[in-house]
Amino acid sequence: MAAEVERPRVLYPDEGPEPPYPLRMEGAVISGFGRGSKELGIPTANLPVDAAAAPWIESIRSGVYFGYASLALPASHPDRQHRRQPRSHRSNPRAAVDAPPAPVPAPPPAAAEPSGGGEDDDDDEKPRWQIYPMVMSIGYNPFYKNAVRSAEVHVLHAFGADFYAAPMRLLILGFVREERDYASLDALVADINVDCDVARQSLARPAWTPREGTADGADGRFDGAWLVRDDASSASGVSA
Ligand code: ADP
Ligand code: RBF
Ligand code: MG
Repeated sequence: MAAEVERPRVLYPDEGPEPPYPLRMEGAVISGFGRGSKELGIPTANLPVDAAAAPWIESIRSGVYFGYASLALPASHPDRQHRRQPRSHRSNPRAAVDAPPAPVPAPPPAAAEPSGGGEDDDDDEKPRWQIYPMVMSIGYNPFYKNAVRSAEVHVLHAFGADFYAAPMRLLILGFVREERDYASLDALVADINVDCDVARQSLARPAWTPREGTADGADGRFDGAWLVRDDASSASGVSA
């Protein structure tokens, strides 16, 4: 089992996701198996496995995937960002975890925040999507021998409260590994923690980091617009 921890932490080329990715999926967060994954430190937000909404899901191989989740949290949620933030001129804070500290650039001139646009103004009437890196499993959880296929997402963020029923969108950007059975729960948890590390490090590269809308302020070159677009324009945008 120790050999499992030797997996490479960065998957796929630096240039960005490759076909058939990105794959899209969306729905409202539902209750899962209630196994107390939260107590293990690995809560998973479950989505319905719905072939009508995501036609690719029935044929995709079971396993662990990584990518981005966006959430439209209710106005009352502690992690909902209400203030508009100057999002430009920010470096990638997730990349900084592994990179030597870079010199902090001087703050941008006052013109950085456009005035009068109003698009970023908080409006609790409409969902405000925030993007988070995620790692997920699609399949039958062989350790638990589930009879039904599930899709469950561990969002790489420490939330201040649950978000059952919140609308969630997923952009799946790559495959990590097959699902496995394990000799113990500890071994399963250890492997999932490696998956989290793989997702974090693989997604921290500029061509894998969305241009805007990340909850932690990171900005890169990846086009994650679908994750944050208004509902009206995404009503039929659920195919791969
Ligand atoms: P369930 O069996 O109902 O899926 P879990 O123990 O897996 O229960 O907990 C999942 C719930 O925890 C999610 O639906 C969500 O509301 C909440 N949650 C809190 N933090 C996270 C996180 N980082 N990733 C996923 N879900 C989280
Ligand atoms: N369950 C398994 O039985 N085998 C696995 O290899 C496995 N890998 C997972 C990887 C990730 C990233 C996540 C989030 C979950 C994984 N699970 C796996 C599911 C895990 O058993 C499940 O989240 C808990 O049982 C709670 O439902
Ligand atoms: Mg769950």
